[in-house]
Amino acid sequence: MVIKAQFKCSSERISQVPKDSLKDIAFIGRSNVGKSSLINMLTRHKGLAKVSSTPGKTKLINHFLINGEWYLVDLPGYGYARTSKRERGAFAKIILDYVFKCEKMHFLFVLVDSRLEPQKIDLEFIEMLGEGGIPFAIIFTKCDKQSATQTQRAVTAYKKRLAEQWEELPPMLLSSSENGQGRDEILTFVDKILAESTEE
Ligand SMILES: Nc1nc2c(ncn2[C@@H]2O[C@H](COP(=O)(O)OP(=O)(O)O)[C@@H](O)[C@H]2O)c(=O)[nH]1
Ligand SMILES: [Mg+2]
Repeated sequence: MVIKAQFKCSSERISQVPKDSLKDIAFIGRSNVGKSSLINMLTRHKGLAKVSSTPGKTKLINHFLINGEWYLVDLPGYGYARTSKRERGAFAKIILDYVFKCEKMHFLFVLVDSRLEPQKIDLEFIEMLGEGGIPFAIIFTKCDKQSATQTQRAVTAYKKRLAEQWEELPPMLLSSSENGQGRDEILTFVDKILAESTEE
């Protein structure tokens, strides 16, 4: 799949996001989860989303126009442990505004590290999405760092954890920015979501 990706704009608040009618497909997760790497892998543009060595630095909503058809949106990371105790566990206003109030926001990918047990902050965020009726899927990142069996175990653990609270589980996708695993699946998934929304 060939992708034409162009940086469109960075927004400090949701009033600044593009005003056209194209839909946003957004990516979010804890700082360092591998969000920038995944965006670069999906678009095959090295350095499109800067792979940051200082996690938690990006505080802006970044829009990238994909094939002139939709926006890939890079959201700020949440829950970086180095922020103050008071802030930890809270979600920045810009994130909440965008996810819950911005009409452009069409679908959200929540990234979680495939090597970790379900993290409290991710579960908190996912719970808010469920309560708010926000359409989302989970992407497990860095799958190259462990065996397929270990990744499957992590997915099963996640399903079990979410099933304690939710009847319906979100779609779950596997990825590695290192070897390109998941690229076709994720892009096909996005196509499907956009196609479904134009049928309505
Ligand atoms: N092995 C491996 N390392 C990854 C992968 N994705 C990200 N990383 C590394 O994890 C660190 C954080 O990645 P980055 O994309 O900056 O995370 P972000 O803070 O979520 O944007 C960097 O050192 C990346 O090289 C992956 O799929 N496989
Ligand atoms: Mg980043």
